[in-house]
Amino acid sequence: MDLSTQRVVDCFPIPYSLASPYSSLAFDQEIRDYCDQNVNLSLSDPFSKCAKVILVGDMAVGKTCLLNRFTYDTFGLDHKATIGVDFAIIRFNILQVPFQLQVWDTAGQERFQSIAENYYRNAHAAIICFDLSNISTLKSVNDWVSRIISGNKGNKVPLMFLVGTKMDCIADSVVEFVETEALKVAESLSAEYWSVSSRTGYNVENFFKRVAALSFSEIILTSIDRMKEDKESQAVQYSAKFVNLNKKKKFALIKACMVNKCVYKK
Ligand SMILES: Nc1nc2c(ncn2[C@@H]2O[C@H](COP(=O)(O)OP(=O)(O)O)[C@@H](O)[C@H]2O)c(=O)[nH]1
Ligand SMILES: [Mg+2]
Repeated sequence: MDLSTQRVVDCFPIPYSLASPYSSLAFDQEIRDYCDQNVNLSLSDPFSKCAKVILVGDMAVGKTCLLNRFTYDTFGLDHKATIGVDFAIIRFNILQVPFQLQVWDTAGQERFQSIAENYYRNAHAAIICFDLSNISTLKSVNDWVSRIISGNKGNKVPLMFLVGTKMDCIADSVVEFVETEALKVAESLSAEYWSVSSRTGYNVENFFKRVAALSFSEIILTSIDRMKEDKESQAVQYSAKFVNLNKKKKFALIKACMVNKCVYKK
């Protein structure tokens, strides 16, 4: 895969299941208008946008393989715990505007559930992985979500994605049962659910494009809101200045009248 190329997203990627809490099926008109005005933006531009995405889940559920499949289009069967905090920068072109996902992978600390607070802080999206072929890993998902929420206290709760990995490892006869259980958990956590396989590549590209499109939409809408707030506060400042100016003018007029009166009296 040519890493210099950006992944192009021109229309809103659809969710894996319609039970998603993120219901929009198209980019908002406000976002389209914003993008039309920013088509010439480059990634080095301070106004270009980047989202922090964190990967969590029990040891060996397939987090690193998922990231490697998407970033390098490779897959290895040997399990080596990730060494050092690793992250990948993935470039997108969404509605012709450059955008980056900065995906953080754990460094094997998940074995001891000792991930540092700054791993979670300011995440725009969280990918919580469990292994479809080892249903006990689905039980840990609630604890991972609690850590994400407490690591982001005072900030907006990140977009949440529950991902069942190793889809190639389970028999067709159990897929429905496992996915029904996973969808229940996802619903209780207000997360969007996906089944993927890093070995075959099943759904990996679609999934990350969906994460990118939803993160992008949130970030752009926040920017638009901020611009509106700035404009409103500027308008308030102008009108306050105008009132002051009018007050000063009135005062000057009264003063002038009084001076005039004095002159006539004389
Ligand atoms: N068959 C299969 N094995 C997988 C898949 N994803 C990961 N694995 C295997 O699961 C093990 C753990 O994967 P890894 O990504 O290192 O897990 P992490 O600890 O969550 O980062 C490795 O032996 C991988 O080869 C998959 O989609 N299919
Ligand atoms: Mg790993």
